[in-house]
Amino acid sequence: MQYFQQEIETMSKAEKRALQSERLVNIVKYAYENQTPYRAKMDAIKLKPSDIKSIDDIYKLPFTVKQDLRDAYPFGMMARPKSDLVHLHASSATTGKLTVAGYTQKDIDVWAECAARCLVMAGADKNSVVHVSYGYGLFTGGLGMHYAGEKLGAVVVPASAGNTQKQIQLLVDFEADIICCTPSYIIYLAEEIEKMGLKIGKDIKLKGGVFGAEAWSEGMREDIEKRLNIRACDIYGLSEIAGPGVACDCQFKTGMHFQDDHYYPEIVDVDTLEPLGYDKSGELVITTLTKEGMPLIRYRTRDIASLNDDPCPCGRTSVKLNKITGRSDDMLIIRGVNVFPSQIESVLLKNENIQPHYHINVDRVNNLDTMEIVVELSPHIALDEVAHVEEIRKKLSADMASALSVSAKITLVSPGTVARSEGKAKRITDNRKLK
Ligand code: DLL
Repeated sequence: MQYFQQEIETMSKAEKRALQSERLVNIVKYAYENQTPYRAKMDAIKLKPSDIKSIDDIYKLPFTVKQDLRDAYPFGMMARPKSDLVHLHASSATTGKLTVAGYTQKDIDVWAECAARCLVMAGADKNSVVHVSYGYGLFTGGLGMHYAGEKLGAVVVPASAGNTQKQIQLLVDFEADIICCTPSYIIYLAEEIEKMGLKIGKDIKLKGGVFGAEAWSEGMREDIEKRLNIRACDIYGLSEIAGPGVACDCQFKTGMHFQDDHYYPEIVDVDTLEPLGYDKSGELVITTLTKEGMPLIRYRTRDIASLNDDPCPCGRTSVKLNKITGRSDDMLIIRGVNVFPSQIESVLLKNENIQPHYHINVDRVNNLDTMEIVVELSPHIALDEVAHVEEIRKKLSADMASALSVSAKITLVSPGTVARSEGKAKRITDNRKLK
């Protein structure tokens, strides 16, 4: 069995628990001393860092939510001055304001180590050619897997997202054996590879891949593994905690091994927030045990999943995260990009030619996510003023693409067409079937 850090990955449960306890005690003290929002939260419930004596006390600590990060935008949550940070990453938040995460060099090293463990789980070693098709930028996918490949000593191909024909050319010419991208993109790549008549094993030498940033099913996994003859591993992460590599499947697919020496997972009941045991579905909550730049304590991810502690034949002893089955908020993930309906609404509200009565249709066509925004024209514009309506549509389309970082089809309809609701508006129809 190959490991990146065998001693840690196969450490006994008792040793792990002791390590987690020591780290939790330290991080709570550190957060209290260096992060004003945590000091305020703990003071409010009269909790002192010295009340946290082991990992068993984690339940005493207050939760952190996305709103806390938004309130602290951009640097209020950082535990270190800007001069100590080496990276900023960010993802969308409900109002269009980004949630920002700051990393010190040590944070980047830990992240790279955790993500390198994942590459090894997918079958990589230092002789590998790792092709990274996640986007590079504020999104953590590209750079996270890039650092992981470097940490492993592999050759990294920073292909980034898009330009499929070129990606395939690079896969063939550089003989990549490992690929990192979203599950929907690997299916699209597989289809293009088939269309081009390339031979799996001869022209395309992939052996494995880490696929994440969006939910996917066991059915999709089987399809990917069969089409490309590879090991397809699910990889989980979020920019607030540490991008890709927080958890990942090994070849036995018993659940994603959570890197619980650095990130401590809990599952809580969505309504009562009471901790739930293994194999029970609820909201995933994560505490960073070692982060310096922006530690997060009991961060509510809004992802719905369960944990399992069954032994894994690979010998890794970490707790495992079962597939993410949904979210407890209204965030949509379109081709790997996080989109909140409120971001769409704020673009619509800025345009006087339309009314903010809208409906979002999400689907998956040829394995790629599609999004249509159906929106009503203002009463002073008639649908048969074709040229004018087309001009409005084009402008809206461009504004939307720039605000969301993902394209959407805009369909303009007459006033009164979009169904009104008496209670909570149901604005989204998500037809993607996790087959
Ligand atoms: O998506 C980080 C990442 C990049 C993970 C590449 C894996 C691979 P964010 O943009 O902050 O970060 O989005 C985080 O994406 O809370 C989940 O809802 C969703 N997500 C991430 N990985 C998975 C997965 C990156 N394997 C949000 N399965 C998370 C299901 C996932 N959902």
